[in-house]
Amino acid sequence: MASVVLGAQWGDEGKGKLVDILCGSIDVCARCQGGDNAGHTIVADDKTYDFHMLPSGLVNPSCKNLIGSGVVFNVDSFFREKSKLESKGLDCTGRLFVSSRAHMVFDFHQTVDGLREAERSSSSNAIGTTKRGIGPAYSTKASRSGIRVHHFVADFPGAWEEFATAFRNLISTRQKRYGTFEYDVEASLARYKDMAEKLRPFVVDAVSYMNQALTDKKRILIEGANALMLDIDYGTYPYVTSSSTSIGGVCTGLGIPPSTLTETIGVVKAYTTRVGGGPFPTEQLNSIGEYLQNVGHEYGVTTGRKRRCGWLDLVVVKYSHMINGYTSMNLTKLDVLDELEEVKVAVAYKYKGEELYTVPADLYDLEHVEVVYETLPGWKTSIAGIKSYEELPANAKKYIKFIEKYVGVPIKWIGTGPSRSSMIVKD
Ligand code: 2SA
Ligand code: GDP
Ligand code: MG
Repeated sequence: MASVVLGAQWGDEGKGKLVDILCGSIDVCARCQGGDNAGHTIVADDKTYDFHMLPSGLVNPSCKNLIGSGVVFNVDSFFREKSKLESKGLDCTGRLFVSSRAHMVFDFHQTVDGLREAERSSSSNAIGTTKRGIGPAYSTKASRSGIRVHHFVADFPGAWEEFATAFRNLISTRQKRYGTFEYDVEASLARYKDMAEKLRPFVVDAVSYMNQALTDKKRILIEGANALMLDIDYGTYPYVTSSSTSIGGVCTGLGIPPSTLTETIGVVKAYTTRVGGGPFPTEQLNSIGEYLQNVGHEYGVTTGRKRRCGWLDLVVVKYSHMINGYTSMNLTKLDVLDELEEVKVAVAYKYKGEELYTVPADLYDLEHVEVVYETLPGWKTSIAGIKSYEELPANAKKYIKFIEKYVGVPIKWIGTGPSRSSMIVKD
């Protein structure tokens, strides 16, 4: 049986922290989608870890970690991040695996990501990608010209030449489309050949791996990356990432039946942030936005970009619940609101004289909605260090109850600070 942790907004809700906490009693932590565009921060035992390519379960020494088939896999990031973790004293030996079916992201995918963004910028509609090659890698996957991990590490006679031919073809077709960008194919192939040798011991048949874990009644946690509003189908398309960040991506990305998922936890930040372009109805381009940005330290973990900030949008959270079906929620970063006199929450949108309670598909509509807010009183006191729900200030409890009632899902965890210990577990 497996539990799932998913982002309910535009990402950076604090999924990594919850995954790390839960992994204390988990056997297998698995990533199902996305790539090294993810940025999950964990603060544990006075050390800070940033995860991009690797699953966040690695901080717990007894937890095994799988990069699933739906992930786009960057081998450079894999080894870089692994070394970084090892330099912080975390041993990954025998507990880190990658699916043979995952698609590879190569350095030229990143170049193409930059070129696509430059094209979009010239017509003022840049997505603001992380430039990690995520879109181009999922594009080659969907157009059936992608290269998978098993192609990369194959060792049958002539396998490397077969891989090299596919690799050269990919570059030449990209160069036909984007112009002959500078790229030393042979030098890259030589470099990748060494990496393929190093990677081989980490590669598994993830379908069998997961199936065996389920049969053996292992405790499994699936770590979502990015978030629902960045989903390729249900997010604010085209200002989205290129994977299924919703519950659907969990099953396709890991090759496991939906009936094995027993719990889906939605991670909800107490306000809203977004990195990159696209509509954001509750964005506060004023002192409130600055306050949230500064107090919440809202900077991208992968790119260092400033995150856009605004009030909590419950229309968005409810919409994400309609799709993902949360069984419980983790409200994070509640402490960031500590100093505010009052806190606003979006409860509906008004558009063309009607009230909307869901996110419209057309971005023109979403950009032109008027947000209906409910104003709640602030608590004006620090909640840092509070260990139980009962001890929280009355107005903080009011805020929590308001969210639970609106979404119709209980809040089981409440984040009161970045560290592992700053989490209230509500019964
Ligand atoms: P991409 O690179 O093709 O996936 O970008 C497409 C959109 O998805 C957004 N995106 C993200 N949004 C929030 N956090 C992400 N991870 C990093 C973090 C981001 C960073 O944890 O801070 O460091 O900037 C993430 N990854 C992708 C992206 O902003 C585009 O809007
Ligand atoms: P993720 O992508 O969802 O894992 O989130 P990120 O790691 O990108 O961003 C969340 C940031 O908020 C990280 O710097 C966390 O250390 C921090 N954080 C997580 N939970 C809390 C919390 O409850 N309070 C505060 N103040 N910071 C938190
Ligand atoms: Mg993040």
